[in-house]
Amino acid sequence: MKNLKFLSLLTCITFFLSGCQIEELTKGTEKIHSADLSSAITSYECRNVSFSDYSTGTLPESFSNQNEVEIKTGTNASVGYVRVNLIADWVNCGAYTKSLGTSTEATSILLNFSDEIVYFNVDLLSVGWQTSKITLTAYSDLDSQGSIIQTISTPDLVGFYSCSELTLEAEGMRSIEITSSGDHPNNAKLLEINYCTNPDSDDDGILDNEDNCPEDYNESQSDFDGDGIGDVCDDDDDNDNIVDSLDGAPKSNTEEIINIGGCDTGISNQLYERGLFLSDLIDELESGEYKNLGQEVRSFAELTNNWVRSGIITAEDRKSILSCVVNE
Ligand SMILES: [Ca+2]
Ligand SMILES: [Ca+2]
Ligand SMILES: [Ca+2]
Ligand SMILES: [Ca+2]
Repeated sequence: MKNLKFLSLLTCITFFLSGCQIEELTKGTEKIHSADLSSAITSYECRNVSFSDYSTGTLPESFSNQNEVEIKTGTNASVGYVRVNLIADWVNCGAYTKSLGTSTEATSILLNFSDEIVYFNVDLLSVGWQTSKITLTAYSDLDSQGSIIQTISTPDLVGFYSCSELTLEAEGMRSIEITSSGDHPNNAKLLEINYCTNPDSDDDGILDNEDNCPEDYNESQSDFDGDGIGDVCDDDDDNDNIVDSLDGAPKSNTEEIINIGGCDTGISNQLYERGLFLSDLIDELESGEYKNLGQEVRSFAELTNNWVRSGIITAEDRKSILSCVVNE
């Protein structure tokens, strides 16, 4: 490590890059929140792996165990001085310097994923003489087989330590090959990859990224208040700030104006008590069984009389409501 730090220091002095600090690197793979990767991603299952501490060909242990990604030499390597490394001896990327493990080179690198991935991002940089272009190609099957789903290249990276980052976003990617090309000896160094799958965690037939309750089986996707959180995982289905367990009407009628059988009363609906809205109580009476209109009107008259006494509505409002009951 002392040698590496010395090399990094030397790099700083040699290339006069700003902010040269030897950074201790964290090891291993970590499940990270997808929001860190892309604002468009809401429910992908994402993983991050830094190759900093690993020798080429040696996978982080947790990766090997989970059989999620296999890394091997690619098949589409160009001839000549082309190399892709998982790691570098040391790298100096823009404003930061990292000291890394030993490097071994391969002509190109192939990543096989056990599940289809929908997002792939790699932090890499070119170290070498003159120009190097780095290309990612995503295939629909393992080992660069099947159809090419997406491909992306860096612009020509000129000179030493050109840093770059590439992202692929597409459905159904099973393998990704990384190749580099250049007129002179060069290395493409991979520092870190992030990748995401879009599983159906609750097995309800809706992929997590489109599922309004990714962890709960809800084939219907019903969402009473339309807030994007499905009813089965929404603590407050009607969005009246009273949680379902304490709400007298978990799916309240939250209409703005009280409406009785198509008759607009002109009176504002409002939260009454325990999560009940005035319209909930009106609806309850509306759906009641009555011998005749007189009995129905009396029920409404009693309810609205209480509201007038409590100062919730005016006597005028009450008349409007009763008028709607009579004329509905
Ligand atoms: Ca679901
Ligand atoms: Ca909801
Ligand atoms: Ca509620
Ligand atoms: Ca309610």
